Amino acid sequence: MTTRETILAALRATSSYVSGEVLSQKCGISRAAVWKQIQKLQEAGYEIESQKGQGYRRINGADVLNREEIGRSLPEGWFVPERVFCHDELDSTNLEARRLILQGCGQGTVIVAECQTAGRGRLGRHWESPKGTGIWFSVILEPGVSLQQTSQYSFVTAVAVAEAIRQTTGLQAEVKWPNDVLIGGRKVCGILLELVAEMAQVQQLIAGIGINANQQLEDFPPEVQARATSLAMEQGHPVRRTEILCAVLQKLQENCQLLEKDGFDAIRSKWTALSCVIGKEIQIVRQGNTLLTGKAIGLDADGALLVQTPQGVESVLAGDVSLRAADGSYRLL
Ligand code: BT5
Repeated sequence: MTTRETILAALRATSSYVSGEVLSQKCGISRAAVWKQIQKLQEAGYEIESQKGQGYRRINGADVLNREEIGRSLPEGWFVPERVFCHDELDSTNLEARRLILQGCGQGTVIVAECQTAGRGRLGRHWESPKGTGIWFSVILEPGVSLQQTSQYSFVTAVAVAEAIRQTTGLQAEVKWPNDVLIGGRKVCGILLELVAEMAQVQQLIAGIGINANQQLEDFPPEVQARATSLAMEQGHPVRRTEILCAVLQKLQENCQLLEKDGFDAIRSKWTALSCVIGKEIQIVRQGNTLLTGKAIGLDADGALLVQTPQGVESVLAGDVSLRAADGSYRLL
């Protein structure tokens, strides 16, 4: 164990104070050096109280996204602490995933950033990723599938996030085609699936996931406020990001394995049950133009949305969904 880990373990083991003397003995360093380590931990986001004559006490509920914290709750299987990379700041966790793939990283690698300076949405759009309040991360997958099958993984990812949110918070997270996660009609998570392929064979998939965790409404820019929410806004209190991140990893692994074992039908029925779109009157909008209007009736085997229109059933592979409101107008979710 490093000095830092020894200090954290000692502080975690009790809810009362641990003296500087005890910590200095445990770590084999001076009390001044212990104080320096405590300061570093505080800078890293750990809430540690120091009381003259008593020592140090860790305040429960610290919400730090780092390898040690995540490593303590990682699901067994694909994920190991050595392949969890946490950064204070990145351009984009998806871009970092690409860089790590070039260095040989593969399945189960997780990249997390406290803040992204160039967070990316689909179709070149921007993803707001302010510091410390969200869960911005990417997971590298190596499913060994054809190009055609890759879209199935965006449904796998959306189902995993919705299930993890439901399990950890009890909130009624829903999925929206193609791969947003909403609560009460507002976007709480966006997913950007990218692939690294050679010829027709997919080498790696990068599942980029952005979950709004502890923002308040005023933390979103005005143009996003009307359609966004966070877990804290929905719950009325802050959430522990590590717990949610690890639950998503667990569900992602489970659902990838389900897809491999039982095929897309198994994921499709889960996605349909979680969907806020199927059975609703919708419009498909692409680059500001309405492509078609009808009733969403299901997903086909490639993940295209099937829409019943007066002309027949159309399958839509790309676009954004607007939902018909009670007054007959269509509202982009
Ligand atoms: C998405 O795009 O929803 C995919 C977002 C993926 C973000 C993750 S974070 C980790 C990883 N690294 C990255 O660089 N990206 C991934 P799209 O469906 O195109 O939605 C983008 C639109 O959502 C924007 O044009 C805004 O209107 C809105 N938006 C931006 N930031 C938001 C936020 N934090 N919460 C809710 N809506 C947001």
